[in-house]
Amino acid sequence: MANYKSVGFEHVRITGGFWKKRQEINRDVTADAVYRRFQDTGRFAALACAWREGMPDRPHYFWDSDVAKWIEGAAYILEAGRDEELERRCDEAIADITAHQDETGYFNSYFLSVAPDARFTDREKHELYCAGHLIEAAVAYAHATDKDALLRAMIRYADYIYRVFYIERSAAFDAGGHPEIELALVRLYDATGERKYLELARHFLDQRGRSGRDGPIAPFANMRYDQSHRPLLEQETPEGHAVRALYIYSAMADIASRMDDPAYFQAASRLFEHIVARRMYITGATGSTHIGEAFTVDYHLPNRTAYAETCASIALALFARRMMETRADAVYADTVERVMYNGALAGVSLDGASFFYENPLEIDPAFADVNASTEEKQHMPIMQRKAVFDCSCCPPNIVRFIASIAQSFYTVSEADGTVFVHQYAQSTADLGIGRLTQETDYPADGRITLRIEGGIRRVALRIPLWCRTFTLSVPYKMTDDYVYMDVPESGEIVLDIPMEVQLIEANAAVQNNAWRVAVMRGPVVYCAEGIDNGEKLRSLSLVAGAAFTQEPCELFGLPVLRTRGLRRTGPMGLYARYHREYEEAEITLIPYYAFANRGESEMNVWLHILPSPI
Ligand code: FUB
Ligand code: ZN
Repeated sequence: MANYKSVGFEHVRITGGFWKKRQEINRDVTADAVYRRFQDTGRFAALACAWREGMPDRPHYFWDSDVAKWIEGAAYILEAGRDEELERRCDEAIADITAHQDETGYFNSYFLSVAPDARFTDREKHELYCAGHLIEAAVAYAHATDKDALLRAMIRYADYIYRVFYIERSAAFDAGGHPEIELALVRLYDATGERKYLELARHFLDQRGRSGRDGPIAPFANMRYDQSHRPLLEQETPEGHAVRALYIYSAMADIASRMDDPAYFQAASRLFEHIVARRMYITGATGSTHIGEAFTVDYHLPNRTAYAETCASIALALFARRMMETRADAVYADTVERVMYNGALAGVSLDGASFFYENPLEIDPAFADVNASTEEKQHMPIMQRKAVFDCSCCPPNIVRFIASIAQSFYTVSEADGTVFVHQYAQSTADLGIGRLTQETDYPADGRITLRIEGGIRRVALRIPLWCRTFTLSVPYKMTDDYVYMDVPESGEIVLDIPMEVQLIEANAAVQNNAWRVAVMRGPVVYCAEGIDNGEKLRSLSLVAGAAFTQEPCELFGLPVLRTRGLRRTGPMGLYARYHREYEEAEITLIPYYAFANRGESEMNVWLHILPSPI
């Protein structure tokens, strides 16, 4: 198993184009909006561990993770430029955490104030999950600011966890119900070089699905919910809660690369392949049902009731990023790209101030009352983004994801120093051995000029799997969808990937998408909204072979697409004799990530298609 080292996003400066704008909104609006909502709801106040029965804002057992993800995101923003106010907000929260950490090193605001006698007794109560997010925040904040108070505190906490779970085994469970500590410990190992954190991460992986002590998590009767139904190395299919699954698979990939472990590599590869081949939405979202926020069975990808949690999309990108460190196959970077432009980005409004938790691929306001008409079993996602949720895991995840978007841009082969370029964006990267500048307006346009300086001798560029033809200014060899080449003397390489509009079919086994297509322009999935196309999107049909025009759109950042299609007319009773009555209709499509930004409206990604004009 070859190793490829990721180039940290802090070495990459995004200097223009699509992601620069999104990063500015993330910094100027989203980070602030999430901070204020967390203030309003008592999440920051809870860190003082002063809540007592009868007071308002009773802490929830994973509020610490919300704050921690926010601090981590803030730290990533600070990497790009110091900001006194942002730092003050972080320092204030950190001061509360360090002041109330107990003498053992333990910190959890819920348990320290609400349930002081129940520490490490309930595997579902997210203590290790919160600890993991705090550790990630600590590593990130120390790196960005050189202030290590939180890092020192979290090292004490990690040492305590090591003692309780590895040495003494004195907790009431062996593997936490919500993974996260595992990949955080790998990060702590990377930051400190302390091997015991890597061993502890592996220990948690090895324990999952083996221990007789770890029972099912209510209300789920089986152990699949938290991936504890069998040892991880024996798991064949992605199961259970999607975020939990993708976090634990991310840690498996980490152990594969850090410990050069073929067994974890094979298991992680198998699970990854299964997800992208059978259980992933075209947007990179996962989780087909709200019941358990979970994977279901192969090809079950309902559009209207998709759970498709923003965190699960981000988690798939985290998993794919880690797989990029194990093998040079473009499927990983392609998956990151799919998530970046679709499943994750839809989670935040264009103005950066509101969020989706669930990201369905089809909305019809006429069906909103289904929730009220049934009991518990059915579930329609909300149709407009909200500023905050009771369970607000997604908004801070967006903050950290967008601020660190460049984490998946480059890896370097440890064997021969080849620099892999996985993502395209106007940017400059300082890779130690040299500098690599990308001049491009990707994905508005597919022309990328690379300027390479210093000691970089060989590069490999990803040819996206959606791309049918490309041109390259220098000779190359292609393997697993990377083109490999020596850097020419001029240092300049030009890659041209046409940003074609393509119609995509789903496997016939995906029930809801039979006889329908999705429209993609490069990596971006498009959708139709009622606001542009009138009522009853389901009466519209694309026509195979019809041309698309593209119109620039400032609001969306990428062009709007238009094509001539058809609309069903004639009798519209509940049932009518089959008739073929259609009228011509212009169909307008917008990037999926931009849906629900202009008021409540129908929306549909998968559109009917007729083979020819009628
Ligand atoms: O349990 C913590 C987070 O809340 C999960 O990762 C999300 O899926 C939501 O359930
Ligand atoms: Zn979430």
